[in-house]
Amino acid sequence: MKINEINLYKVKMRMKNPFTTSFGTEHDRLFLLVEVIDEKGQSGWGECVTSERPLYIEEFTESSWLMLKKFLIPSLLRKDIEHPDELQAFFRPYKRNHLAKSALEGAVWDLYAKRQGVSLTEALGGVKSEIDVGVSLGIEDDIDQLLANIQGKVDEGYKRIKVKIKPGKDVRVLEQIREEFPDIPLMADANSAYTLEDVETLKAMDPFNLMMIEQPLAAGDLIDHAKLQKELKTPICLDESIHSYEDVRKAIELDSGRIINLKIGRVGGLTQAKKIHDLCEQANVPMWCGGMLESGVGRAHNIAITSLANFTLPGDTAASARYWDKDIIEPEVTVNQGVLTIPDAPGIGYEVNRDEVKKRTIQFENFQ
Ligand code: OSB
Ligand code: MG
Repeated sequence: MKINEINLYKVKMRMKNPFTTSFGTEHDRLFLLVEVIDEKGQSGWGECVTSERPLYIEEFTESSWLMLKKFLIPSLLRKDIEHPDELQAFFRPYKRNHLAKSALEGAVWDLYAKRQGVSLTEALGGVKSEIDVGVSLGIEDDIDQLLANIQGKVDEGYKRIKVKIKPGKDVRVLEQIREEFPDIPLMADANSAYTLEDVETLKAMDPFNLMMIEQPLAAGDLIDHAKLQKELKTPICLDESIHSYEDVRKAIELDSGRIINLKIGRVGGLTQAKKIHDLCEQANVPMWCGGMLESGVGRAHNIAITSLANFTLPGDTAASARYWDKDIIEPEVTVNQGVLTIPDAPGIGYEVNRDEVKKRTIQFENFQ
């Protein structure tokens, strides 16, 4: 397939509710969409899951725009490629910037699958037709608000509730949740808000029977997480520490955590994601697909990768309606009693709603 043309859209979407983590509050998503177009005029779509500010990761929407424009798009434009795996070689000279690389690579995967006449799920080697879904809930000032949010998602049937925690909003909050919901599958995500000095606070979470505690310590760290895991009964799940296959290999070797949250963007795309999946499967390490408050385009990619066999735990690919009044794909993503049916139409399996994209686009550039 020949990549003749690439469109870059900077999109702003207001979320239904603000989302608060230990690193801050987001009201709007400001992210990029990448559209690659082949010699037949057919399109593939990818999402760059950055935010306006580099709080979760060092990339941010403006930096990814520049990375794509100056380096990644020129490396791909007018190239004739057989398979999306080949993009790794084009991108290798440029360090990191995984969210930007993943957006372009994801668009090429969508196009590749469409050209083969298969779903992205099938192109990736997925085996499931349905996936279990959990939901991630932000920090609230008011505990009653958080309990009400949890009740709402439990009633909708989500298979696992994740709550965000930070110092001062942790042990007591979890205790109050467990008083109200003694048996729900529950986990906590700290987004790197603690250090080894907080080991007593983290140990105090063991009695709450959490499925896991996600990324308690610094982004990138593997050694201190290994020390902490020795002290905790609760399994540690790594998010911000995992950027590559090599990171996962080392985390398993060091026992830095026992569960992997895979985000396609964070590891630089679907080709790496598949390799990491296979490694975890061999090593018997359970995994699940994390979210970045994606629009339908990124969500569709997450759904496709979750169809692989070793995504055994419910992921963060909640329904479109959990985030948006109106999503930019058709049909929107729906979840029924915590179960999502994977689409089988070619490519990402959802149509991009160009009118909705246009309404929300604040910057556009065409490359050919
Ligand atoms: O740590 O998993 C995270 C959202 C933005 C950045 C980081 C994270 C999250 C979430 C929400 O937890 C996941 C989602 O619902 O998309
Ligand atoms: Mg996380």
